[in-house]
Amino acid sequence: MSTATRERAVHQLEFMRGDELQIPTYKVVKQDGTPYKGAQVPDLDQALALKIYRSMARTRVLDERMLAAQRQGRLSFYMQSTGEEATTVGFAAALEDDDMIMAQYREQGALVFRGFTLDEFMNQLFSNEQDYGKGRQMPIHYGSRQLHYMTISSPLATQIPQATGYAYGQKLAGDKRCTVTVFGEGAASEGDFHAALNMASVLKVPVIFLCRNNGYAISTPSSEQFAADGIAPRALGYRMHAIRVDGNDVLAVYAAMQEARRLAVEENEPVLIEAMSYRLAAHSSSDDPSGYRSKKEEEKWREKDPLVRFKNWLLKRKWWSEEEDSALFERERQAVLEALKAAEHRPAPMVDEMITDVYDQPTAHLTEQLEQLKAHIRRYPDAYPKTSGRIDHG
Ligand SMILES: Cc1ncc(C[n+]2csc(CCOP(=O)(O)OP(=O)(O)O)c2C)c(N)n1
Ligand SMILES: [Mg+2]
Repeated sequence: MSTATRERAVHQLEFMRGDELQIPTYKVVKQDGTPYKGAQVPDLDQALALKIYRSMARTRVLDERMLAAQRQGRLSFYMQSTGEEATTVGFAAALEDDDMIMAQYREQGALVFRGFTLDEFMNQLFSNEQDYGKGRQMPIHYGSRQLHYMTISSPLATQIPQATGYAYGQKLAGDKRCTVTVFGEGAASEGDFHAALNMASVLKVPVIFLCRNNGYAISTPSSEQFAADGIAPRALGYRMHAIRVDGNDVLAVYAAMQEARRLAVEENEPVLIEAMSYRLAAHSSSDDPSGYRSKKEEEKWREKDPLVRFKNWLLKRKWWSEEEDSALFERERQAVLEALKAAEHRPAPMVDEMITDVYDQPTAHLTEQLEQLKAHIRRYPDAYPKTSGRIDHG
């Protein structure tokens, strides 16, 4: 019986711990926008480069405005992706539009790149009647069937084995598409991560695992999460291609994802990419990082702003100017505010929608509970304004 191992006999007692493994970090351009010596800048035209930059800018502005809206009490919850825009936009830019994305919750940049509109963001955030999830999820749980973006789910790492399974389906269908699943280094501590990698490697599945190593899982620094050299070496244990990239260098992320996609789709080789970055904002609107990390540490990373780095590259190429930059940010602020104002005044979904879409026919106990709820709302109409308990009073 085969053990699927390759034997090499030795006669000295020696254990291995992987210390000799030191995975390098792939970088293309420096913070000032000049390419590193010997680095090959990926071949992308001005239109794509500007689409990437505008998507990063929109993501930055959306995050700033929506946290402010949360602080004003207009929104219950929000999660910013500040500092990680090069990773979340750069990977999406290297994909085909109908490759599947199964993300964690901090990847709004990919949705922006794919064309999820500000209205679509706002409808989800405000749980109004135009929200695709019909108001049944917390803010930031976006999803879009049209944009091949699986709806976010809160329990960590569930999307990782789902991505392997989905990509296996793509392989069986022969449709030359791949699935990219994105997750934090914290989520990589879940068993689901390991099951997904092993299955992908054994079945040779066109899936790309993109780990955003942003230094923290809420308040736990990565130094307290794992003893090894990050997440990338784990792929080697499953005999899978792996690369570590500078997650603040959008050109490095783009180039790595482009090659990963080729390996996945052309050769059915799954790939793990570890993108090194830093979560500049709080974990969520409910978190305050001042209790577990220093301002000095944050400042150090603020100097590595991925937007500035890419802008510097664009400026050097004369594909962009400071004037265009100021105008872009001003336009984005206006557009976000307008979309916000429109969405917060749209009516809530009807209460009846609460039990649709799960079963073909709602079960008897769900129907009974819904009737009880509606009777309760009719009895106390003042406690349920139009914005929450919308029922047909007829
Ligand atoms: C199974 C599970 N355990 C715990 C949580 C609570 N939780 C939400 S986010 C988070 C940290 C995740 O960190 P990481 O994967 O590094 O992503 P990041 O927030 O840094 O982007 C935790 C522990 C959860 N949502 N699901
Ligand atoms: Mg993290």
